[in-house]
This record gives sequence, C-alpha cells and structure tokens, in this order.
Amino acid sequence: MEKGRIIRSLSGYYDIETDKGKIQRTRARGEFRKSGQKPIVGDFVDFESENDDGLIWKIYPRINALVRPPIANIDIAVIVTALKEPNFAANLLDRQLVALEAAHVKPVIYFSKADLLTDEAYAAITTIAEDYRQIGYTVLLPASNNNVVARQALQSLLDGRVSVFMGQTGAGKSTLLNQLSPKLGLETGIVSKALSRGKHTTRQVTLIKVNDALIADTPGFSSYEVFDFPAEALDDYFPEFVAVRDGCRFRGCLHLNEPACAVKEAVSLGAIPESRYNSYKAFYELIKSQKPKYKTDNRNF
Ligand SMILES: Nc1nc2c(ncn2[C@@H]2O[C@H](COP(=O)(O)OP(=O)(O)OP(=O)(O)O)[C@@H](O)[C@H]2O)c(=O)[nH]1
Ligand SMILES: [Mg+2]
Ligand SMILES: [Zn+2]
Repeated sequence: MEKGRIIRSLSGYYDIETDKGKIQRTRARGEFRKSGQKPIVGDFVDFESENDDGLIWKIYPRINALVRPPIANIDIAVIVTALKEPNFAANLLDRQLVALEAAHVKPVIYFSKADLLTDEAYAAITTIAEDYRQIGYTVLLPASNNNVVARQALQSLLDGRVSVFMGQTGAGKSTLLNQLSPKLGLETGIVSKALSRGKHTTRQVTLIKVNDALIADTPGFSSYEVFDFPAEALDDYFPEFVAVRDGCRFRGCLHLNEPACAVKEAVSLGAIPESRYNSYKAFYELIKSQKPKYKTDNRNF
C-alpha cells in the first residue's frame, strides 16, 4: 500500500501523486460508492498500484472540502473575478465568499481584466476593492495597464500552499495560471463563445505545480449550487455582520425588519456597503424559497 494525493479526476479514474513524485492512475474501490464516499482532487489516499490500474483503498479525513469546484484539503481559494467580459457582479462574488466562509476556506479575491476598463470604471472598482479589504479580505486588483505586481503578490501568497482558482467560466483562471508559469500552456477560451454556449474551456479539476505553489485549475461555473445551511445561519458568513451583530437589540436578529438592528444601522451609516446587505437579503430569500436538499454527504470530515 502507498500513500499519495489525488491531483486529477477524470471519468472514474484518479491520478495520484506520491511524495516521490510518482503519478499513478487508479480507480476507486467499489465500497466507496456503497458508503456514499467519493474521492475528489486534493484527497490523501492509500492505494495499491497494479501496473496501469491501481486501486484506492482509503480516503483520509479531510481538513476542508468544497462542493463546487470539488476539491479537498486546500489552504486558500482564489476567486478570480472578471471586471468585464463577463461584467463584474457583486452578488456573484458574495455568493462565492459565503460558500468559502461556510467551508472554512480562506478566500483571496483576484480581479481580472482590469485592462478592459475605462478610467472611470477602474476608479469605481478601486472603491469596491477597498470595501472588501475593509471587511478583512485579501484583494488583488491589478493596475489597468498590466498585472505584473498583482501576479507577483498572488504568487507569494500561494507559495508553499495548496490553493484553488475558482470563478465564472471565462473569468481568466487558466490565463492567470499560464501567466504565473508560461510553460504550463493551459488551454484558454474565447469568452464570448464560452458565455453564449455555457461551455467551459477547462473541463476538469487539476492540481498543478506552479513555482512553489500547488494550484488547482477548475472548470468555471455557469450555474449555482444551492446553499446547504439554514437561512438563520447566513449572517455567520458575512464577517462584517458578525463584527457588529452583538449590538442588535434582539437575540437571533435576522437584520431584516427588526427594530434597533446594528447591521441595518451600519448599512445606513455606510460602514457596511449597501451591495453586501443586498446580497445578504437576496441570499436569505433564496434559502427560504429553496427546496430542502437531501443529499448524501460525501465530505467525510
Ligand atoms: N483583456 C484580458 N483578457 C483576458 C484576461 N484574462 C483572461 N482573458 C481572456 O478571457 C478569455 C477566457 O480566459 P480563460 O483563461 O480561458 O478563462 P477560464 O476562467 O479559465 O474559463 P473556464 O476554463 O471556461 O472556466 C480568454 O480569451 C482570455 O484571453 C485579462 O486579464 N485581460
Ligand atoms: Mg480555464
Ligand atoms: Zn440585526
């Protein structure tokens, strides 16, 4: 039996890399399917190598895991967020932030395609970037003429760690990886086509060595997963709400229609951005209207 980490998964096969750098293609033991477990990229596993067709015997407990993109045991998730083509949508960024907060994964926001903005639009984004920094997030906004500085800052954040690039299809995840390490030569797409056809250029999650970092390129999403926590827990995943909510008059305040709500007060004072509060209300309604999802939990924590 050997131990390794799954670096790629493709239609029933898993590529596992060992400490020694050996890569072995395997299948998963049938038992996993019965018990509702599914190996995902990032998993540490015990496997048996039999020439071309090894077998995974054991999945080690995960430190954390994301459902979309499916990946386990990561230190940082970089939300690659296009400022244009596709246009910036705060709601979409907030959605990913909430998912990461809920999964206990540290987010980094990387704004892509700043070069496509007018000076006015760039100035407006600077303010938005500052809002997210105020909340406590690490935000990388490249200069409008090149992303060299932002890219270097990103590389040093990721060196020595395991991370994942997530974000909408066409946001520029693979392009950014190629810029970090030109020898990768990852396939990138033509954005107008990708968006109109809902087609992804990257089709599988793959962990890639990028200088001293291990980074997963992932297929962008074009639809959402449902939130898998109750609406009452939503404010836990807005750090700036958590920071003030002790000041709400009512315990269990939902920050909607209650009087003397410290969150609404902070919004009216401009201390919490209106767009974050709008995301909160929209997600709250969404969770309330969503059918309960009885899924088999395959995240063996
Ligand atoms: N102008 C400009 N174009 C960019 C930038 N980053 C990416 N693009 C373009 O955006 C398109 C999509 O980029 P990809 O890197 O394929 O996007 P992706 O996020 O990997 O997309 P999926 O693999 O489908 O999830 C390509 O045509 C890139 O050349 C950028 O910073 N500026
Ligand atoms: Mg890609
Ligand atoms: Zn409140």
